[in-house]
Formats: sequence, C-alpha cells, structure tokens
Amino acid sequence: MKRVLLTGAAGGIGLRMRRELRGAFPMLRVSDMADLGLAGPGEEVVIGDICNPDDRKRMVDGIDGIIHLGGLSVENPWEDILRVNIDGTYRLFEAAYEAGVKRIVFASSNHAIGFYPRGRILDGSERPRPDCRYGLSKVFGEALSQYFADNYGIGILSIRIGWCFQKPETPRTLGSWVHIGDLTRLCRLGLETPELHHEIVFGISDNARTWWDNTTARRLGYVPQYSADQWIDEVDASTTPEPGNAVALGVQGGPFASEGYRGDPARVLPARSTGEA
Ligand code: 15L
Repeated sequence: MKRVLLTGAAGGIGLRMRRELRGAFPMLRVSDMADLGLAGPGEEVVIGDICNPDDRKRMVDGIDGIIHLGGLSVENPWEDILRVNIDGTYRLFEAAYEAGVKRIVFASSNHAIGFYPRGRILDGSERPRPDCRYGLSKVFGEALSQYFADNYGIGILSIRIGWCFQKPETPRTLGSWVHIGDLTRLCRLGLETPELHHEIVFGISDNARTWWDNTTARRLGYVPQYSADQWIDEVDASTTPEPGNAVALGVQGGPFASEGYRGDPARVLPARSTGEA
C-alpha cells in the first residue's frame, strides 16, 4: 500500500485517524467536504463530496487502498441517508474499481446489528438487524462490500465500529468502546493483510463486557492494545441514566433504536419490542 485515501478525514474519527496514520504510508490523501487544513508531509488534501462524480474521481485517482469513513455517521432523514450513505458509497466503490483500487476498509457500524438484544453474543456471521435508517445504510454497505469483493475482486474489510470516543460512559459503551489506536490498527490490517476477500469484524478494543466475539479480527492478526475495563467501576457507580426509551435499553444499539434519536419527527414510529425474550 503506497497511496492511501482516507475519506471523512474532517469527522470525529477521521481527524484523529489522520494523526494516527501520519507516516504509515508513502502518501496519505485525506478528503472531506469540510476544511482539512494544509497537507502535512506525505499528505495530499482533496476537498470534495463523494456524491459528486468529479470530486470522486479526484479522490480515487492513483490510489491503492481506501479507508472509507465518509458519509453520515448518525441517524438522518431517509432522503439524506439514501443520497449520501447508500448512493454515495456505491458510487465511490464504483469509482474505486475504475481507478484500480485493490483494497477498501468500509466503516460499518454496530447499528447494522443494533436491534439484537443485549447479552446475545454475535460474531458477525448472523443476519443483520439494523436499529435505524443509518444502521440500514451500513447493512447496505456491508452487502455492497461483499458484492465488490465477489464481482470485482477488491479485498474489503467491513468494520462495525463501536464507540470511538475518549472513554466509555454507559454500560453499553463499556462493551463497544474502541481506542483510536486500535481502530487504526484494524484499518491498517484491512489494507495490509496479504489475503483478504471480504470479512466483517467489530471495531472494539479488548473489552471484558462486550457482546461481540471478534475472532475474525484476531484471525486477521488484530491484537488490541487498549481496554475499556479500567472504567468499569466508574460506569457501574454512575447514577446518570443511559439515554433512550425502554426499547433502546434492551438492545445493543441503545439510543439509536430510540425515537428521540431518529432526527425526523414527522416519521416517528411507535416503540417496538425486540420480539425476543
Ligand atoms: C455510531 O455508529 C456513531 O457514528 C457514533 O457517533 C456513536 O454514536 C456510535 O455509533 C454508538 O454506537 O454509540
């Protein structure tokens, strides 16, 4: 991997991953619609929108591998999810193939399986159960990744990213927390591991209270260096209620399954049950 593109480089994860990736590849091209500042040593900056064909071409031109973080990272109205996360991601993959890209790391999310009840251990092989429209777009992205691996020979790693913030704050995020260093390590494996067709892994650190069995990631060589466990006592002692309605508190995706987070009051759905004991 000589020339790598990081999309969404101005986002919450992108900003930190750009720093982590400094010097990792001979050339790192960072892209976003938002300001990215000046290119550092070994960097190129492309300001652009994955929904615009000319911008996409400039992003992928001459690139060997892509870490695709770009797009909407939380719930949004359907029209936006469709345009950016579904159509935009499809078009980016298509442009990548046309440009001869060999590897893609797709930033999926735990919200692709967010409607599974808490406590159910998942290893990535079970049927998706999205908890919101955003999660649904991530299920699409995982299927798109399988399609591009099978039909176009691009090696793709779909990472169901958990909670990539400074520290876990709730019982749910004690299991889903990931340190940016670990997430970057996993992304690099997706680009650099010698043999890869398409795999789905969980973007989490070494957390004792997780519901996710990350055997596939470990088989690829992932050895997380961080753990959420140092915050277990603090979170257990906290009296701050976890956000979300009763459904949200029962499912792995938490508040994303909660009406208040759907961001589109006109389309509020009634609270549902998970359909499971
Ligand atoms: C996500 O997919 C979001 O991008 C992030 O902002 C977090 O909210 C995270 O999931 C989560 O599960 O809380």
